[in-house]
Amino acid sequence: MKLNRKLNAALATFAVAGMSVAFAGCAGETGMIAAGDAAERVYVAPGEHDEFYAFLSGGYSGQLSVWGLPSARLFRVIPVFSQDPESGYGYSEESKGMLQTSYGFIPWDDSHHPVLSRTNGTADGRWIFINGNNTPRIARIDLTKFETVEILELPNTGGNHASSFVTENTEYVFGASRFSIPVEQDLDVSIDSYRENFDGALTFIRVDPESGEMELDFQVQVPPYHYDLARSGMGVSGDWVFFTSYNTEQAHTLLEIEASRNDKDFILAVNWRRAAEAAANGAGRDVPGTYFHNRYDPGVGTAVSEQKQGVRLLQPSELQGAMYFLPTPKSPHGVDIDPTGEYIVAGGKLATVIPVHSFSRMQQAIADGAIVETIMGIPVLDYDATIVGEVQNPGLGPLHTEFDGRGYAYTSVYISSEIVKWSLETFEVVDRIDAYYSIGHLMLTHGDTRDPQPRYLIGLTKTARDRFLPVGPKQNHPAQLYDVSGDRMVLLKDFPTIGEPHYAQGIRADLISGNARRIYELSENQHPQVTRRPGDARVEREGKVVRVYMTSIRSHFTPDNIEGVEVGDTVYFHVTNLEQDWDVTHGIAIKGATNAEIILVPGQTKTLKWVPTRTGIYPFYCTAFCSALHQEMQGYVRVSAPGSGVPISWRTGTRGSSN
Ligand code: K7E
Ligand code: CUA
Repeated sequence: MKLNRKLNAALATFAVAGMSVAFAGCAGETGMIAAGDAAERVYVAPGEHDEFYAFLSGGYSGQLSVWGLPSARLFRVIPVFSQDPESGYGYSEESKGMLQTSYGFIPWDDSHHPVLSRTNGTADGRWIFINGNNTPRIARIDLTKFETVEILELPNTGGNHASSFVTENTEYVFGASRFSIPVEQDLDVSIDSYRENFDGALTFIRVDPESGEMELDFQVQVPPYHYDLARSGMGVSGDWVFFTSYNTEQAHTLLEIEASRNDKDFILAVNWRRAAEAAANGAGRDVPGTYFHNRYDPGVGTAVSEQKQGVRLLQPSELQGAMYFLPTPKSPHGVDIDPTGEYIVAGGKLATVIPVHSFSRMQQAIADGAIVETIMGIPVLDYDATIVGEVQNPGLGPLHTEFDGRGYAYTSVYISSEIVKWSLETFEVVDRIDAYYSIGHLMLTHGDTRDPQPRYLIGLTKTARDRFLPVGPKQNHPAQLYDVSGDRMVLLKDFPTIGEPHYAQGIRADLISGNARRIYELSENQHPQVTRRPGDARVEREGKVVRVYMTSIRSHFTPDNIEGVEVGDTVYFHVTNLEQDWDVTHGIAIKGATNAEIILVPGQTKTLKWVPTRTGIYPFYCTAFCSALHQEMQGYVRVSAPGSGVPISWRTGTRGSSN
C-alpha cells in the first residue's frame, strides 16, 4: 500500500520517537463508508434484545460499561474503582469499604482490562474481573447482579497493567507490575539505584471455583523490566501464562528513548501450574506486603475490609523448567494466544512485523537446549527456534490481536490506524480496514477464548476528531463496530463510549441474561440496620450519633418528619427499600450533605451519612422518579442548636410515634 510505504519512511525517520509523532488520522479510501445495509445489520427492533453483551473498560473513569451488540446501546455503567454519584457506590456507608487500600480510601483508579471467567477456556458468564492500574487492585463483578463484589489489592506492584487475565478454568487470575519498583515494601532508596534495588513482580491469585472469591496465593520476583500485558495459554498451552515485557534496558528516565534501544525485549512464559505446586510445597519465602481484601457480604449487604500482611515470594531459580524468556521485537505491547493455544502473537509496538511464536516450537527449543543466555535464573530461548512466522507489512504500531477460530487473526495497528486481518497458516495479510482514529485494543466476540464467535468486532479507538458533532476540546473516545462474519471486515457503525475503554469482552447474551437477578428478597436481608416494616421505623440517639431507621415504598418515606437533631450530630439514614418488584428503585438525598444520593434497589438497605453544620429545616426527598406521586416522596428534618433540648421525635402522617 502506498500509504504504508509513506508511513514506513516516517517510522524510519523518527525511529524511536515515532510513537510520539502526531499522526494525522488515516481516513483512507477504503472502509470510510459503512456497508450499504449496515443500518439493517445493527438494527435491533424496539422490544427486541441484542445478541451479545459487551463489557467495555472505563480507563480513567475506573468503571465498566455494559452494552448490547450489534445495537451498541448502553445498558449500564458499573462502578468499580471509582465513586459513583449516580448509584451512591463509594458514598454509601455499605460500599465505602470496597475502596479501602493500604494507602487509605482511594475513590478512583484506571481500569484497562476486563476478563470474563472461564470454564474449559470458554467465557462462562459468571464473573468479570478488571484491573486497577494505578493503586494496584483487581476487582470481581458478579454478573447475576452486575455489581462489584470484591476488590483485592496487589502488594509489591507498581502499576497493575498486565492484568486481569484468567487461566482456562479460572483457577487463577493474574497480574504483573508494569513499573518495576523495589519489592521490599516502602524502601527509601535513590532512583539511580534502579539496577540494584528495583524488581518486577508477577502475582497469582487463586479463585474459589464456587464463590469466585480471590485469595492472593504467591508472587514471583522477576528482572526489573516493565511487564505490560499477559494472556493465559489454552489447550496445549493451558498450563502456561505469557507476559510481555519492555524496558529490558532498565531505564528509569526518558523511557521514550532510553527504553526503546534494544531490538528485542521479551515475552516471559511461566508454567503457572508448576509455580503453584512449588508455592504449595514451600518454595519461596514470606516477605512483607500490606494489602487490603474487600468483599461485599451479600447477607449483611455491606463491604467487609480486611487488611492483610505478607506474601509468599518465589524466585525464578526455584522454578527451573517453568520460566523462559522468548526474545520478541520490539518493545512489545500485547501478547495474545490463538484458540488452539499454539500461537503466541506479540504486538511489537515499534516492530515492523507481527512476530508469532509457536508453543510446540518453544517446547522443542527447551528440549533442544536452544538457550542463548540466562537472566536471573531465567533461560532465554533462541528467537529463531521459537518463532514460526512474522507477518509482513502489518502497518505501523501493531498492538493487540484477537482470533475468529477460522484460521484468521485480527490485529489493531495504532500509528497507521487500521485493523489488519491475517492468516495463521500463511502469516499473510488478507484484509485491512481503517479505524477512526488511532486504535488501541480490539475485541472480537469470544475472540480471546477457545471458541470464538466470529460475528462482531469492536475497535476501541482513541480520538474521535471529526466523527461526531463537536462537544468542545475534549471528545468522548469512540468505538467502531465491524461485521467479521464474512471474508472482508465490514464497518457497521461508530459510537462514542464512556471513559476510555482500553479493552472489552463480548459474550453471547444467553450466557448471562437468564441468571440476572430482578430483586433482592427482603426476607434474606440480614443488614444489621434493616427495617422490615414501616411500623418498625424509628429514630434513635446514641450520644452524638442519630440513627434513622427508615423505609421507602411508593410514595413515602417512614418517617418523614424528624425533630431533635442538633448541629454537631452525625446522622445515619439507614433506608430499606421495601419494594419487591423488578426495577422499582427509590433514592434519598438531603440538603447540605457532603455526599451523593443513595439509590436503593428493591429489598436493599443502604446508609446515607449526614453531618449538619447549621440549624434550620432540611428537606430530603426521593431522587428516583418512582411513581406518579414521586414528587410527593419527601420529608423534613429539623436541626436545632447544640443543647437546645428538643427531644428526638418522628412521624409519618398519623402513624408516627414519638418519645
Ligand atoms: Cu493497549 Cu492498557 Cu491494554 Cu490501552 S492497553 S490500548
Ligand atoms: Cu421513591 Cu421517587
